[in-house]
Amino acid sequence: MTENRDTNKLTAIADQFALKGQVMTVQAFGSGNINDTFLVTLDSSEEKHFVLQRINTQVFRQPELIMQNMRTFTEYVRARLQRTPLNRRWEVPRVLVTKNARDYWKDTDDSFWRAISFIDGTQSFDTMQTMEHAREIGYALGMFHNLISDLPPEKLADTLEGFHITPLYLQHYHQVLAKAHPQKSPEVEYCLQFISDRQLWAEVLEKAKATGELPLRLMHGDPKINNVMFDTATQQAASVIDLDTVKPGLVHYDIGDCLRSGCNLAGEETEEWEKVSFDTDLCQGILQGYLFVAKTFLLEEDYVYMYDAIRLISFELGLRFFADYLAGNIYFKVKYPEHNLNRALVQFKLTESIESQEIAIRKIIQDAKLLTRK
Ligand code: GN1
Ligand code: MG
Repeated sequence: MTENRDTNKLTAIADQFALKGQVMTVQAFGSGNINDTFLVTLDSSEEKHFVLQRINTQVFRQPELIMQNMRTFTEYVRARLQRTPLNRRWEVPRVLVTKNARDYWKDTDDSFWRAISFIDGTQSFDTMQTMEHAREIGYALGMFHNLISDLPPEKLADTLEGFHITPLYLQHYHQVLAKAHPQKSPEVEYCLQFISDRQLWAEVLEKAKATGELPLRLMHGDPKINNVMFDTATQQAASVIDLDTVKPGLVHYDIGDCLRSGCNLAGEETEEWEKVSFDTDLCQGILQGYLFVAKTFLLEEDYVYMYDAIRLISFELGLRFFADYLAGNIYFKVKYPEHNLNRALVQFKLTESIESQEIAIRKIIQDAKLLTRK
């Protein structure tokens, strides 16, 4: 009964955005940790699918700003691609409008719904499949950055204040910790110590931003491996999706996020966290792919902070997961009570592996820089 009611409700919401046909099905889609995502299938031959999402307004307090950013970003990039087309497939997701020409739909319970075009004939992966994919993921992030490198950061609103500002996550963690009474286990002790040992260094990117060493730019915010869409036929990257956090920031957050997710072959959801490691071959592939495109806008200082970025964003995500575990799992969706603790352990193990390979990683960055030099 309830399920039927939910299906009917979802179909009715999807129908608001279905300008080109009848809604056939609405199915849960993807593995997002924040928003609820559905794939809508239409009976139309023109556009068979679109992606319907309920924005988590506890996280994104001003969802209208996200839609505004998305419009500015997609229109800018589309115009740029029209002026100077690429010699390969590259697509930008489109914001779909409702029957009354709005770019979102508010439900009677105040839920915020929006729809995005589905990039046809593409697929995504939760873990890296081949070395070629690594280069393609790097290329995709480089192209994403390159296409917006001339759009002034202030053109987009800050849709999620504090996002990737590690010192603020640390502050939040200490507040949560002061009130939390976690069950002491070797895993919890490990996390507490792990964070405590890295507190001073955690300001590294924010300091470089504050002194102007690293410039404020536009970023994606969440370029993890499964946000890159691959053309199913050519297996080349064709799009970067999930544009909710495209906003002013540092490209280093993106570089770190892309590498921490792409070079962890066990995936961020593995329960075998002891076995997690950072694969330097994949790191080389991603960085070469990235720099091949990004070299045109990167500055000398940008290279200096790349190693720290990789280490920091892995650490930061672990910190965010652990703080959420302590807070009672209020930010990230969980499937079981220790889910966020497990996720934190995965990221901390990954950070440890990055730290133990620092010399090799710094050399990879240097070599990739020389290889792709202008
Ligand atoms: C969240 O919801 P999703 O899966 O797209 C999070 C990212 C994390 C990611 C880890 C707004 O992204 O920062 O890296 O989980 N997004 C937000 O999987 O906090
Ligand atoms: Mg996301």
